[in-house]
Amino acid sequence: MLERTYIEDVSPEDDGEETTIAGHVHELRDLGGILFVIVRDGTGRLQVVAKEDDTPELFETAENLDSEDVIQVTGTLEASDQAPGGVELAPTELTVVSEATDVPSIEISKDVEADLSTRLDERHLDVRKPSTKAVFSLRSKAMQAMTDWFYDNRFEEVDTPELSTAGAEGGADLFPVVYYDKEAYLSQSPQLYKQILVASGFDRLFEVGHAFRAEDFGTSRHVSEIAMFDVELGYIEDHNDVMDVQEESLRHTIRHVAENAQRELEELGVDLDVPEEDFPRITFEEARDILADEYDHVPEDDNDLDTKGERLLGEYFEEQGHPAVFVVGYPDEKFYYRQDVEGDDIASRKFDLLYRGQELSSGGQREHDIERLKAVMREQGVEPENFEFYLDAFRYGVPPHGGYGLGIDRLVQQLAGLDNIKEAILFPRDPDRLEP
Ligand code: AMO
Repeated sequence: MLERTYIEDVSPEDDGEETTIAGHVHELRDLGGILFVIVRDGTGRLQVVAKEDDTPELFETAENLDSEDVIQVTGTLEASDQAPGGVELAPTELTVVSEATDVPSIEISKDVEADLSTRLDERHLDVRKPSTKAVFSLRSKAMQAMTDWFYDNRFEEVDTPELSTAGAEGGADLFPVVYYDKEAYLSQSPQLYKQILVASGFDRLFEVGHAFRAEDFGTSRHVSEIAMFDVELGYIEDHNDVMDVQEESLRHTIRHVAENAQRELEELGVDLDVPEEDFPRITFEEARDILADEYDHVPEDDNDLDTKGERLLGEYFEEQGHPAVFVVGYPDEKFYYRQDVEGDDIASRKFDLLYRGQELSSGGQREHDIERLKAVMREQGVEPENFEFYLDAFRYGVPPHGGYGLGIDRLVQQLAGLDNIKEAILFPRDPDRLEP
């Protein structure tokens, strides 16, 4: 393994230190007798200054470099006011590790806007761009913070199947797959498994997995394959306990990104605010009233808020210093949410979290009484017989529980300030894209 310094760890304070770096040739500038080679590794860029008079042989090698060649350079770090980042490398050894044989079809070193479809077609080149790489470094840091929070709070990580016989979120959006001689589907959500596992004694669990939705959409916030952060916990009082977990873990994640992904945020031009104050929790009716009274907007579906409604609510609360808001008590909800509870002034114990005007997660308290659960299923035209493997878990004692699913891609989209969710996914899937 090559011993090298990661470029993000180099600073003007290292003046005079001998070091080795490795990476791609990001940019070459020939000033006649002096050659600036900007080297890019996965963490940043560093200027290497080759001088013909000082190192003639090395200079000749450098003169023959092409953009994107992979090189390894050893030399002395020198603090310099003129150098980007205030430090540069005076090389004593330069080795070409791998030559780029073709010229990249998209601009890597310059900020030339290419359209998203071209960028995604050439994703392996696009990811070489520092601004694109920054999205995925930020994503990695966000996920590290999120999973850390759950481990630190006594949650256990589980892994449930992506192949299934039944859809948890309704039949229309399922992807069928050929599974030997049977009918099977790609998982829409680990919903049923999360609940089964809580019944089995996993009091606090989370899962990082993929969910598949065959939705016919053309929006900037939907994809067919979603990275999902799922959570489920037992012994709750009600949905408020679930919202507490969602709120605290999200705040921790955003704070971690703000503090530990400064280089990435700078590269992306994003100024990230940590939502330190309590997230407002409003009822579904209150949300509809705000839309009607403040914006004269009435979402078409009586049981939902539409995209425009979510955006307007986002604006309304952002103006009051709240980028995140919970909307609680959606009517006519999926069978697994606890609904029509006597004494409740809300239709269900289901909530959505809106972050910067976009739905980021859905969750709530579940129905854990098997008779009520079966009754709601029947009311909704869902055959309990098709969900025996799920219902069986409710026959042997199950604590009151709840949880949520958070769209990781949407979270990264918002944290990185991206217009389209696909920019937040390395290799996104939509109705027109199955490769790369
Ligand atoms: P829901 O279907 O609302 O809830 O999904 C949870 C979250 O997943 C994200 N999401 C999507 N992101 C991108 N493209 C899509 N097509 C897409 N669909 C969903 C959103 C959404 O908030 N079982 C429940 C969760 C639970 O109650 O635990 C569920 O899957 O960010």
